[in-house]
Formats: sequence, C-alpha cells, structure tokens
Amino acid sequence: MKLLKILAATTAVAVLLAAPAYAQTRIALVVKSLGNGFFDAANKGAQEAAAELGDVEVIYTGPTAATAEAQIEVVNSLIAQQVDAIAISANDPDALVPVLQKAMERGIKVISWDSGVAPEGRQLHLNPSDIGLIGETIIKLAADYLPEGGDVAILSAASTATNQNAWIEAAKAAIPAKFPNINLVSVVYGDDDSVKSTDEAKGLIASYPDLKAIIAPTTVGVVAAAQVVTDQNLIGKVNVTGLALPSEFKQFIDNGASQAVALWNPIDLGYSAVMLANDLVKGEEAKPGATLSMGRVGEVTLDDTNSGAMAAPFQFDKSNIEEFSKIY
Ligand code: RAM
Repeated sequence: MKLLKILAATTAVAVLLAAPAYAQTRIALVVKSLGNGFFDAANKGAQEAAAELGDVEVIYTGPTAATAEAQIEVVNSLIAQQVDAIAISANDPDALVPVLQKAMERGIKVISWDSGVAPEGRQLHLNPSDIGLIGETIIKLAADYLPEGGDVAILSAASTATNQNAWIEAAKAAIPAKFPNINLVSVVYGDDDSVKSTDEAKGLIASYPDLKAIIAPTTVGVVAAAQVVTDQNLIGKVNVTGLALPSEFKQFIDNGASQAVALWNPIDLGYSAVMLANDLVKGEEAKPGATLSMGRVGEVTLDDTNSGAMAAPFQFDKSNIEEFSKIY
C-alpha cells in the first residue's frame, strides 16, 4: 500500500514536472529567406523571447530564395505541424493571404512583422519603425553628403516586398518638399540575393554615369552595392547608403564606400514579434486601439489597420559602427 502511495505520488510529481513540455507553445518565425544576417539577428531575439517565456519554442524557418511561392510552401507545412502561431516577414502583401487565412481558420494565430501582409491575412503587423520616417531617413542619408544635390538610385529587395515598397513610396513623397535637389533616377530590385543585387548595382553604375549615391533599403543589397563601388574604385564618387547591419557593413564605413547607414535593432524586432505572437496565443485580442506587450522592448498600440511600430531607426557612421558591429 505504502509503496503504491509513494509510486502514485512520484508519478503525480513527474507529471507535474513534465507539464510545461506538453503545454509548450510553438511559434514559427518565418523569414523572407534563410541565410540573411538580418533575419539571423532577429532569430537571436526570438530565441531570447522563447527562453524568457519558458513554455515557448520558436521554430526559425523560411525558404532559400525570397519568393512568396516558396513561403506558401513553408506556411503549408507549418499548418500541417499544427503550430500555435506564425510570425511572418512576407515577400508579398497579397499572395500569402489565402494560405495565412487557412492557418487562422485552423486556430493558428498569425502576425506579420518587418514586411507585412494585407490586413485580411493576419491579425496584426509589427513595423520596425514608422514607414514615413524610414522613407525620409534613407533619402536624408544620401542628401546629407550631397550638399549640391544630384542623381541617386535605389537598389531594393524583391519587387513585391511590402516593407521596401512602402519605404520607397515614402521616400519619393519626401523628395519634392524636403530634398528638392535630389534626383531619383531609377529603382531596381536585387531580390535580397547577393548575385542579383551585385548585377543590379553594376547596371546602375553603367547606366547613370553621374550617379552620386546608391540607396539600398535592404541589408543584402547595401553590402552588394558597397562591394561593387569598392571593386570599381568608385569610393568618393558614389556613396552607398541605406539600411545595413553594422556587423556586415562596418568594412564599407571603414573603407569610405559609405558615409553612413541606418537600421533599427533586429534582435529586438525578432524578440518583439515572438512576444506579440505569444500575447495572441495567450488570449489577447488584436484590435484597433489595443495595447499589447512586447516584453522588455515595451508596448505597442495598434492603429486602425492593427499595425504598430517598434522604435526609431538609428544611424551608424565612423563614430559608432565599431561598437554596434559587435552586437548585430
Ligand atoms: C533585408 C530584408 C528585410 C529588411 C532589411 C532592412 O534584410 O529585406 O526585410 O527589413 O533588409
């Protein structure tokens, strides 16, 4: 009898101890493509959030090429795995809507972060920073080093990327009033692929002999453009700027291919995305005006499209890139 009681008590304790493993929430962090240092940094923050929450597992996944078709396959497999939430940085605002709706119909919480999907395909969207502010920042980064003005071109990511397209629209809108002597001659797309971005940067340089700056609002494109400028001995003639990960870009501030770039904290962005997805799993409702917690990063209040922004972008130049390159 005694032995049975002891056994029963031990089993109960064992079940209690094992409970968190069964109760684990699985949140998929779906990125535009794998092998991108920006998303690897976001994953670092996502894993930090999981460790802090204790009962959460983060599945870091995405396709090899930054296309919506490949992301649809990834999402379908996550639906089959019955994850609890999907947090996606999307390669297209519309193409992913049906598959994400299917996920939501199955009870999976869906948010977008970094690069959004249309409101009908997700419950909320987390922008890294205010869209208008990013658009203005990327032009200002070029204009600050062009007192006389001149020709600039944009080297973007995928032509369907929601985030880059929104920033480019905001940049175009800021030019006439705030940067009248900046002449945007072209926008090209490198698909967040190093080889294609390199070819597109070379094409810009060949097509526009008076080009004074290449603005790449993508961490992949900006490295490719700065490498082309370096290789073609154009340092001092063509300034490369945009959004860059300090750890990947420091060498181009050091060699003068770039004067300055900007970015928000990608670790905090991945962390915040997981915190928000977890909020929804735990029963919080995403609706206009709702204030949700992003853990140590703070709170976000959703606007009428259920979108919110994390923080302002930060500028990196010779004075501080060394310090930040050690973090992300
Ligand atoms: C690339 C991706 C990402 C974007 C950054 C700035 O890594 O396109 O979506 O936010 O650049």
